[in-house]
Order: sequence, then C-alpha cells, then structure tokens
Amino acid sequence: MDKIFSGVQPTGNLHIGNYLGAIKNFVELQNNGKARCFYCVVDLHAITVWQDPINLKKEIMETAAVFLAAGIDPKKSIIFNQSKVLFHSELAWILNCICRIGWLNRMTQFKEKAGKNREKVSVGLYNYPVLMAADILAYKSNYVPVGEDQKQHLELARDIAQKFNYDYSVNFFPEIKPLIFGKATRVMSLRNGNSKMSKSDISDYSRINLTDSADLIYNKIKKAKTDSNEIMGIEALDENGNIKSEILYSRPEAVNLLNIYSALADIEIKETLQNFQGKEFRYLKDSISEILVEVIVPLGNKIKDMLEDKTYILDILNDGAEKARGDAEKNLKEIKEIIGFI
Ligand code: AQP
Repeated sequence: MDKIFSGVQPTGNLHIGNYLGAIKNFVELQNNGKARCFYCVVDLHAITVWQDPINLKKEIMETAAVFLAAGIDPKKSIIFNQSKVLFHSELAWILNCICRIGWLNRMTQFKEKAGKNREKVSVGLYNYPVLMAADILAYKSNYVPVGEDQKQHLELARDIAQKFNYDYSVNFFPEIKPLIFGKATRVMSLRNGNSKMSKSDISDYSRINLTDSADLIYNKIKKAKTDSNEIMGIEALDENGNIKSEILYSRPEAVNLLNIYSALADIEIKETLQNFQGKEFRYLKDSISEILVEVIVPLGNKIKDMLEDKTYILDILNDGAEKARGDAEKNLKEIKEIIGFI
C-alpha cells in the first residue's frame, strides 16, 4: 500500500498558502482512500529557531486543530506530533551519517533563512532537511504532498534514501515522489509578489491567516500591492496555458492575486483572466475578499471551536502517535538490522 507523509510546523500564523498549497491537498489525498496517510505537526522542526515553550504548546494544539477543521479525519489518517515518536530523531541520526555536507550546502532555504547570520543560526536549521528525510522514511512513505518551496528538500530526501540503499546494497527505501499539485503551489506575499507568503513575515498584511476575521480580510486585500496597469487578458498565457514568464517577472503582484482567485474559486487561470480582463484591480480584490470570507472565515470558526475541546485534540494526537510508533518501530528494527546494530 502507498504511504503518504507530510508535516506542518507549529510556528503560528497558518495562512492561505499553507492551506491551499498543502493542507487542502492532504484532505483530498486522504479522501481518495488509496494510501495510508500520516499527517504530522512537526514540532521538532519548529525548534530549529527558538520557540517560547508556552507558545509552542499552544501552536501545536492550534496546528492540530487546523488539520481537523480542514477535514483531516482521525479515522482515515494518522494525526500526531513529531516529538511523540522518538523514531524520527533516531532515524535522523542514522541519515545524518548518509547525507553529505555538500548536499546540505546546496539547500537554498537554509541560505535564505540564515541570511548573513550563518555562523549564528542553529545546527538544527542547517540539518533540517535530514530530519525531514527521516520523517518520510520512518514510514517508508513514497508520496509527499507539499508546496513548491519544499521541492529541493524532497530531492535531497530521495538522494539520501537512494544512497542508503546503495551503501548497504539493499532495496529498502522506496523512491520518494513529491506531490505538488493544485492551483496554488506557491502563494506569494500580498506586499511583495516576489516573496513567498510566509508565517514568519513580520508584516501581518503580507498574508491571510486562517483565523482572520472578515473585516481584516477585506482590509488586507484592499491594501494588497498591485500595479498601475489594468488587469491583463488571455494574451498573458503561453501555449501551455501558463502565465508567460515575462508577465510573471514584470507583474508578480497581479499574477499572485489572479492565482489566489483561481485557486479559491477552483477555476482555471484562463477563466479568471477572461472574467477580469481590462478591469481595475478593485473588482478583482472585491471578488477575492468575498470568496475568502466564504471559504476562510468558516474554516477559522471551526478552528476556534476545535480549540474549545483541548482534551479531544490531545486524545487524537496521542492515539495517532501510538499508531505511528507501531509503523516506525517495525521499519527502524529492519534498518538497524541492515546497518549491523545488535
Ligand atoms: N506560500 C506558500 N504557498 C504554497 N504552499 C506553502 N507552504 C508554505 N508556504 C506556502 C506549504 O505549507 C506546508 C507547511 O509549511 P511549513 O509550516 O512546514 O513551513 P514553511 O514551508 O516554512 O512555511 P512558511 O509559512 O513559509 O513558514 P516560515 O515563515 O516559518 O518559513 C508545506 O508543505 C509548504 O510547502
């Protein structure tokens, strides 16, 4: 049976990028019923940058609440938080001894996150992709639904799995395949169309959080950056129906808003362009706000309702961890046997 693994960091401010690019797809894959799905609150990843302990507890609960409110069903999927299953850390050490330093040095997300401060960030931040490989491989998962920003990390995870198989002359780990799909694989900031919408952006106006009120959503979209031209038409598309690269380059904010609308309305970008061609941005912004309020506000309300019953969430996380441990333990036993541990 196929295995699907994916995780979300409990680092607060979950936004429509996380939802449209990842969590919504988790639900779709779960409902396909073709694979065993592991959806994890990756709290070990969160501490690669310092987290306030009281706040971290709150964010773990909130991320689990988002999973549940979005439709991840504990009867169909295994929902748990990473630190409860020790096998992730144990396998990460083993894979640290497989992964090459040169491979980690190529990771662009580390370069972006560390910036000029490279000598002062944690070793964990540098090592993060190896733990991610361990998360996936502890369950011998072959499919990983993520947003586009995680593509490079998944390529590394695949390389680590292949090198393990090669070094020990086994065919133990499966090939890891990223599942990057939907109309919003990379939602950009509302303030800068060249940066990814991100939880850690200091401007709250750069993103729509899943718990934002209707008023705040209207306000954020009203203030979203655009450009001084009117909205383009279908001439912006190339022969494959994608936005031409020169338009993406010259009008990133306009393209981002059109993509967000298409994803929320679940229509092709061509239809969105046809609907708004030649109009001023305020028409597009009004439509985005309306649909966001329709989709995100009920989700936000569900998240808040879920958080009223903390015992329910904790029970689900404990139960999920128990099931995850069962799968991982069996795999780790075989991995240790392959390595030669006694
Ligand atoms: N802007 C985005 N568009 C589409 N998908 C996105 N994801 C994140 N941002 C976007 C996807 O959401 C999943 C969970 O992400 P994460 O919590 O593990 O961390 P991240 O990718 O580092 O998310 P952020 O929001 O950008 O957080 P910070 O600011 O802490 O770096 C992943 O599948 C991710 O691809």
